Amino acid sequence: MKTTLIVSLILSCLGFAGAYATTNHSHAAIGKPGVQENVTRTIRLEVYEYRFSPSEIDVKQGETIRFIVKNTGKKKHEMMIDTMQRLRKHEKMMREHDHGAHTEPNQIILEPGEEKELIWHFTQTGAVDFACPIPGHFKGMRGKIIVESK
Ligand SMILES: [Cu+2]
Repeated sequence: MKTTLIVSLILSCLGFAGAYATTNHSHAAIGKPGVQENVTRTIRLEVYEYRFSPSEIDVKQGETIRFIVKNTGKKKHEMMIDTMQRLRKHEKMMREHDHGAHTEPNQIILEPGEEKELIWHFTQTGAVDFACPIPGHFKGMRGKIIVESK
């Protein structure tokens, strides 16, 4: 019984994007990237200067949500799902280094007019943060996903 739990914990860590698994263990609380076949609901979001609409979203534990995000603004924006601590870190990194085109599965980058989707599986109850980590945007462009029990 105990072994099964440990094995499944290890597996869930391995299933997550490499960088997170090795450097951070609080990621379990935010859930993990989801797959198309398991999508239970689609939620549409708009992103523009300088906010997300809606910025507060309710989901249920166990749901896999397809977020369809449209940039209706005039600037490039991102949507990134993570803990507030890691979002802060990411914003700092973007300020100090050139970010490049690299994206993680918890993140989408949207040019003006662009629409993209991000599929996320919510595994635990609580609040999950999202934000646009672009320097100068980060302060205002934040949102919360409230994960309620089934
Ligand atoms: Cu932005």
